[in-house]
Amino acid sequence: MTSTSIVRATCPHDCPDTCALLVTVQDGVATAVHGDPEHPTTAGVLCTKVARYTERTYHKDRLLHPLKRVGAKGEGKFERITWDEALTTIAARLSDIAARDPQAILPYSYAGTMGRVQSNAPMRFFHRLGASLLDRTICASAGAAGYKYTIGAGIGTDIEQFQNAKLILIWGGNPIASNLHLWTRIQEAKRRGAKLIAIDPYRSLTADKCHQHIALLPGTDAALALGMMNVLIEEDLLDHDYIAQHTLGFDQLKQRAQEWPPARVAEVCGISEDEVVQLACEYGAVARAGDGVAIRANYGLQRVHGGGMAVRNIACLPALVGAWRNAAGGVQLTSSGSFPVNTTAIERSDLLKNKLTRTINMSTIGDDLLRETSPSFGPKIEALIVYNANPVAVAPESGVVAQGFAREDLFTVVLEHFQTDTADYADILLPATTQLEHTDVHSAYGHLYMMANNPAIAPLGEAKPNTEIFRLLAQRLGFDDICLKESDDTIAAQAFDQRHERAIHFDWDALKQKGWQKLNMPDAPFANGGFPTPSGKCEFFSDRMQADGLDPLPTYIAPYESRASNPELATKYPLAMISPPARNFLNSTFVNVQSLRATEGEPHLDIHPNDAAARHIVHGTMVRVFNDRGTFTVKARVTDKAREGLVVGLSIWWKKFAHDGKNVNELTSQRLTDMGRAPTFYDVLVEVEAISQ
Ligand SMILES: Nc1nc2c(c(=O)[nH]1)N[C@H]1C(S)=C(S)[C@@H](COP(=O)(O)OP(=O)(O)OC[C@H]3O[C@@H](n4cnc5c(=O)[nH]c(N)nc54)[C@H](O)[C@@H]3O)O[C@H]1N2
Ligand SMILES: Nc1nc2c(c(=O)[nH]1)N[C@H]1C(S)=C(S)[C@@H](COP(=O)(O)OP(=O)(O)OC[C@H]3O[C@@H](n4cnc5c(=O)[nH]c(N)nc54)[C@H](O)[C@@H]3O)O[C@H]1N2
Ligand code: SF4
Ligand SMILES: [Mo]
Repeated sequence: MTSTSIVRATCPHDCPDTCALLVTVQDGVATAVHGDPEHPTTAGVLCTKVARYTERTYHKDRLLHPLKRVGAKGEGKFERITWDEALTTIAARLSDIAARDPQAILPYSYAGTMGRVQSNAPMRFFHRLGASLLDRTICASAGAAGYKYTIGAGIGTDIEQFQNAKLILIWGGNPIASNLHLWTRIQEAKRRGAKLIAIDPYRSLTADKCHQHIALLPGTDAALALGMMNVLIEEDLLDHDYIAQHTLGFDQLKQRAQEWPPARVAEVCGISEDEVVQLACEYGAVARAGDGVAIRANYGLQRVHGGGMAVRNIACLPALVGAWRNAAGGVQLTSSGSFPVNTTAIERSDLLKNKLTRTINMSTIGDDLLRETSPSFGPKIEALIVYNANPVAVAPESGVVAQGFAREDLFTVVLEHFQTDTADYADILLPATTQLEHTDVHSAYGHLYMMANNPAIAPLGEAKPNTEIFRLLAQRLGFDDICLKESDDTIAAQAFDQRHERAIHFDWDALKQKGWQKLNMPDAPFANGGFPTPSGKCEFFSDRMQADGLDPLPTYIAPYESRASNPELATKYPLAMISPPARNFLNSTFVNVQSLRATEGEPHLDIHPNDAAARHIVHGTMVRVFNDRGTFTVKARVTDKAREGLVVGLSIWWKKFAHDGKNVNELTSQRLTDMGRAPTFYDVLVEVEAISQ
């Protein structure tokens, strides 16, 4: 007799969609993963990556036992050991270092899983230890900061309203690849007569399907938003009543916007004056008619020097035209600020007690691993515990990162599903469970549902959940705090603050049964103002920015590396390079899944026909891409999808699957954004040359 059951789960990946999954389990084996047809945003559909989730879960290369390194760092040679030996070795090294200074130990994690239990709860262990803290900036902190100064929190237009909009600006995002369920709603809006405009230097899959594509130079979005303000004010396409009641600093903004006539904006952005004027006029006119005008501001535009300011400027636009009045209007950057996540309960920062700890920025891990002990830095990093992340492939200036990981005196532990580029540098490599094998609870950054993940199958091999690994380590280190023994279920039940009206109905047992539950939120969050800023208004003028040493008004901050801002560098390295996600990978996750890698083919660089011709590059030529930081080899695709002067290397390849063991991050820099201390992945100048064969 076979037994079949359906288990309610949640997609754990770093994707705004956070889909509700139904996992089919037959005799203890997960045989299929489907999207829950009843969950409103998932609507029964998964992306190709997760539709084949069992292929990843049961992959022949899954790590199933603890391993210790026997080859050189980076070589990837390991030998099987027992859990007992692994835990004893780690505990001994950590106690030894902690006895001198626990700050020499650094946890390094990001969003391999976004589950609050497997992602956040390990911090309990590190807080108790007094380890260094990690500033988790690698993705979204620039835009988050700019948005927060302006709007107050990561709250915006609900994805479930987009189909009702009449005009949608897809600004620095590629939802077909990276936000599929929003794209479904946008397509519905299109069928109902909405106009779609993509603002993106690259003709992405999405830009290609929009009515209009404004291909501005990378890193110039803040100027385009200032130009729109200028035209909206000049043409009086404003909602004066909304401005008077719900905004702060309009008069100063008006003065500032005067400095940005369309001609200046066109010059900075590398587009035509007409494009600026027409965009602003359409935006203002649709809003004035009372129709939904929605902006989806994504991550693409934040990964440059002025990325925070760009998001801030864009976030000012809806208030100028009163777009927030309509539930299908406004802007969505993220929905994450809508969730009253009880971070204190999950991470227990109180366990730090009075210990002094420093914070290391994950985006400069390369430099920081190479720093010696000093009064300003504190102790040299002696131990690194990596989980839910693959920094050797994804962190900027990869050559330096790899040099740091290769330090002989660094003790590195990696918790992983697979032997990634980072795992190759581990001293001890531990097998972690996947989402099908452990419990978790999720918030989302693209919708408004609290989500539950029930384990569908038993852990494969000797794999253990991250939390269990840290519970065992806590035991070995003699930490007897009760919260370090709590089960995953107990932790999950504390995920949302039930005292908050949005999560008043949160009940973990009920959520596990149902799988998902929407927050209590109004459809149009700022129809009547009520912005969560200090003034309660949308802040065109921000005192907090001034206090933080920033321009309190919207402004334009040029890229570090561009022809206009650094002509000298541009003579050497004339091409701007961006590296947005490939559709079939999720950051560097899935690169080792054969069928998905086969669809992506091999690492490519898209280059405009004119730039290619000038360098004697034809379609399919192997090219060397380089700047002062490094070099890597890819196959050229000659295409006008990349505007002239721009090259595009879809990412993020595992180095070990690339042509020369290197990926695009060899060329990216560790310089940080204007706010939020985030990386500047898309603020890079390079040169490209054909490799003679
Ligand atoms: N399939 C898939 N989905 C993903 C991911 C993945 O790797 N693969 N990653 C997930 C993660 S972690 C994130 S953060 C999101 C990211 O997803 P998105 O928010 O879509 O952001 P990006 O992919 O960085 O860039 C999107 C678009 O921005 C454009 N862009 C680059 N520079 C600029 C600029 O200066 N200005 C403007 N206007 N546009 C620019 C790029 O050409 C690209 O087409 O997607 C998530 N979803
Ligand atoms: N050049 C360039 N670089 C980029 C970007 C870009 O657009 N261009 N994008 C940046 C962005 S937006 C982001 S968010 C970062 C992403 O960087 P990361 O967050 O490091 O994401 P991944 O590369 O997907 O690596 C996540 C790893 O976590 C592992 N994992 C998943 N679940 C679990 C679990 O439950 N337990 C354990 N122990 N491990 C688990 C997966 O196997 C995977 O190897 O990359 C950044 N880097
Ligand atoms: S990666 Fe995104 S679109 Fe794909 S299943 Fe997960 S949440 Fe849904
Ligand atoms: Mo990200």
